[in-house]
Amino acid sequence: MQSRAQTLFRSGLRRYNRLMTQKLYYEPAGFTSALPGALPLGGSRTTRFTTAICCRRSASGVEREILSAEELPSEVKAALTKPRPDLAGVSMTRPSIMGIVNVTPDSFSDGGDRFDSGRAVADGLAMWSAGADFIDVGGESTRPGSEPPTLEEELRRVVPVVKGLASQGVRVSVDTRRAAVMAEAASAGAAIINDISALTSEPEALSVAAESGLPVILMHMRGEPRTMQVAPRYDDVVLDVYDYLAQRIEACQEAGIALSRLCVDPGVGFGKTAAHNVELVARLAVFHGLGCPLLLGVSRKSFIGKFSQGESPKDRVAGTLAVTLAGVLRGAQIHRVHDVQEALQALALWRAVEDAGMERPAPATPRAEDE
Ligand code: 9MG
Repeated sequence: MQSRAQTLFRSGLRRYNRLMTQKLYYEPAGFTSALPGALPLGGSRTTRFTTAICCRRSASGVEREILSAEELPSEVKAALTKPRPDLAGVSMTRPSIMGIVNVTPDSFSDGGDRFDSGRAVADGLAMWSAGADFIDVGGESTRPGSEPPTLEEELRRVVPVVKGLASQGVRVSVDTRRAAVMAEAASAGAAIINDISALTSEPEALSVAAESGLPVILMHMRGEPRTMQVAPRYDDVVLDVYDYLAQRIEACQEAGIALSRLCVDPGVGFGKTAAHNVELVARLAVFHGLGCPLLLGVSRKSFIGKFSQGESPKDRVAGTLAVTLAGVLRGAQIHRVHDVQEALQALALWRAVEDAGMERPAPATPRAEDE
């Protein structure tokens, strides 16, 4: 039996250890392509950063300090800047576009327009011809409050569309949480697995994904689509999501999925309030510390209406483009969107402006009397 003094000593020690245990996170900031000394974010050709916010997290909270990019520890600088390998043959040195094809009767964003598989294939082909780099095919509605279809129904929705697109040379990503759908879609020609549950929904998902040899997108979600919007709470939404994704990367590596096959996604709209969503986008660059490409999916999501005039999903295109470009600035490599042509136009103009900035001679360091 422990004496009261021993118990108090032990709990004091635990508290002391907790207070003394610090975790460090580095959030790139000061984005610019034109300044000398700016470092490439995730190996990007166009997105660079000049400073980073060092977040020191302990039981007593988070302290922040601003460092110049040059002051970063070498292993942090390497993780934040090293070029990412191509994902399914797509270069990660420039932003890419993933078009969305929901083969569901009740999608929040397109109201089930593509429930018919012929229509889904035709629309996927049109997005591909317009210039999308990936077409994401999903058979489960992830609208808050929705129930998943049966496995048979999900297979019936997804597999013919994956086959129809892949057989015409389209790079298809399969949006599913189910191991059997991953396996069937891989056999039907899918090139990527996109799992909103980061391979946690089914125990076999990790090994099936590993054996498929395909790249995997690991997304953060709090809870299930059915319940995820019930009062979501975090200590620090960005750092909590970061820790979760770091754990999932570790689990994937232990299961035989190399970092070069992974892409991470903070899961905007999945178990987050509107304020959480914009904070995740504002501080998105911290996720480059995980060492793999980032996917951002904000297309037509409800927080856009909340920060604007309450528009319905199909009227949230301008807001989608604004947040997508905020993600491009922070170096997100893949952007999952419904409106492919509009997103490509926004990216083309973004790139033209950035390239013009890079071509200018670097500004001279100001002399003291100029300041
Ligand atoms: C399926 N799905 C719906 N929204 C998504 C998002 O933001 N990211 C990813 N990876 N998948 C999503």
